[in-house]
Amino acid sequence: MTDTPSFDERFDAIIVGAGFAGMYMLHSLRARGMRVRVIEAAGGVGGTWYWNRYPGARCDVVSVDYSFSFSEEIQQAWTWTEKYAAQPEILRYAEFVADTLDLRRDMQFDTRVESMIYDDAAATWSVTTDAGDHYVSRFCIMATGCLSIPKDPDIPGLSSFDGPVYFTSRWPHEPIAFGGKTVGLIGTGSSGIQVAPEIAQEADRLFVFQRTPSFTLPARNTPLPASFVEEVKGAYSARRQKARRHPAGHLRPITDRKTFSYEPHERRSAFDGAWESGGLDLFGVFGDLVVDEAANDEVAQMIHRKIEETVADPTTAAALKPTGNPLGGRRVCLDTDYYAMFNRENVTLVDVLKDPIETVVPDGIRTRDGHYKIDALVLATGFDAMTGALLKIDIRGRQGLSLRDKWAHGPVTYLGIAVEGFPNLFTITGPGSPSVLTNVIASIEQHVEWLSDLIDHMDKRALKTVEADAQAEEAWVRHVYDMAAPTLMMKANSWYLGANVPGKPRVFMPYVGGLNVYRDKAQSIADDGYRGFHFEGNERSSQASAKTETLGR
Ligand code: N01
Repeated sequence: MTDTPSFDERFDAIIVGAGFAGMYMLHSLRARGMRVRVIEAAGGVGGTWYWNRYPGARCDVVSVDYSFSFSEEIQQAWTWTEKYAAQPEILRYAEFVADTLDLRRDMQFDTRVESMIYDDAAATWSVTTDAGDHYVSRFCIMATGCLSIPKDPDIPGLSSFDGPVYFTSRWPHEPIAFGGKTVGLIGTGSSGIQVAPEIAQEADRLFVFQRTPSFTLPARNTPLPASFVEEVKGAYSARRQKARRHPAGHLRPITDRKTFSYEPHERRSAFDGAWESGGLDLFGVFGDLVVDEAANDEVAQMIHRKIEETVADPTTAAALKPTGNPLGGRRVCLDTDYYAMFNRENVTLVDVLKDPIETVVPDGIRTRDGHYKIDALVLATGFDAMTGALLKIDIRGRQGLSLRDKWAHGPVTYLGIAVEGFPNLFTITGPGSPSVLTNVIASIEQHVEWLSDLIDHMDKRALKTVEADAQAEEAWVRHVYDMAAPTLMMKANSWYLGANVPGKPRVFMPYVGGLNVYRDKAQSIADDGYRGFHFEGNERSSQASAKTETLGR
């Protein structure tokens, strides 16, 4: 960690966030001779994997693909041990990358950016932090993550609870002893579904308070055989090339085959096969699940059947069956023994759709019909996704235009990377880009490399600022909507649509067209001289300007 300077400093670029996006962006800009500072609220690198350290936290993209491809040295030196890596291993990987590339010397931890104000005359950004820093930078790059700001859980009486309250998204660093305790868990999305079986093994009793049942598929995680890892490493670059051309940015199975092109018995056996092989293989068998309602419904029914077969108590099984939201409309979860967990004597599902939570009380949770005494409360209540971290900062662009005002009716961006009125400010995996619908590390790499090329383009031509054009931005927002509109994803109450946060504008935020399609579009825009962006000139290159104007260090 670098010392916090007591004087103003100038940088070529300030990057907000030291997760995978901030790490690679720093490395890439530093390689260009730029003076860069990363500002990070956490005490270390890793972003989401720093914070979400709850037991059971595990990635749903296979480990050998959920990793940086830009460095042959790193991908050869690091060895993944499980098909789906658990949080501690991913965090160790992030730390390994930071060590290997010596990233920490340009990172300032335990510091939150509070405001970023554009100075029209100087064409620079003024950045202030909660540590009292005031920095000036030519570029600001928001590597703030799509799922980094916990949603306000909005549960009455929460502060009256006498016991400890743990958020999965802000899990303590020291182990929590649940032995002998009665635990209440609120939230049954990906995080709740992963943490519940772990708590159930340790606690005396676990009450799972479920409002909306999620679709979850068995992950079927396994240790990776050394021979497999060797094989991957032997042909890593070819594997990465394939991933780059894949809509999801990793080699998960996909297909064009339509559900009803199978005979009924074939559909069932194909489904059973995908269920047994685990992970997201289902989407590699039925290619039309997010567009064909009848296909979606049929596969949803097959999942319902699996729930009935697994969960012994019929009332619990019925409550666990997702209805109302199409399969894939909300993020599909991957689990380890989630449904089977409900056969344990110490686990009870509380269906709060039928029996709503009225209030948290000092000794537990009171629902309309019951009173559940608990010793500890775990909240897996989700995030203010995709826009939360950006709007938490007071960002003001040209002529004081506030990002909060500009996005009052939902986020508008060009390519999910730039916003009209906010020159030289970029959003890595921002709303309007494929981001959360892909292997996010692949999306991060594409954005970092595209942005680095843009900065090279500017420096070669002595261009001072770049800004998205209003028409290009408007056309992109329309395109993002047009791609999502025919899908069933528009019919679900999901965080993709902002539906989980009361009052949040209902706008479908990620780009559903696929990372490969998006990559080609972004490249053609670059090849066209950055069509849809405009530049303003400068006498000097960015590197030269910051080097001569640096005040401190
Ligand atoms: O959050 P969520 P998450 N009273 O928003 C419930 C990624 N991720 O942290 O739907 C009662 O999905 C809420 O109920 P409802 C992944 O992209 C990935 O689990 O609003 N319940 C819901 O059940 C994922 O999609 C991995 O009715 C309340 C839950 O809380 C994203 O992160 C692992 C409530 C929130 O579910 C977010 O997942 C973990 C209230 N007042 C996360 N407020 C992997 O890679 C909220 N809820 C595998």
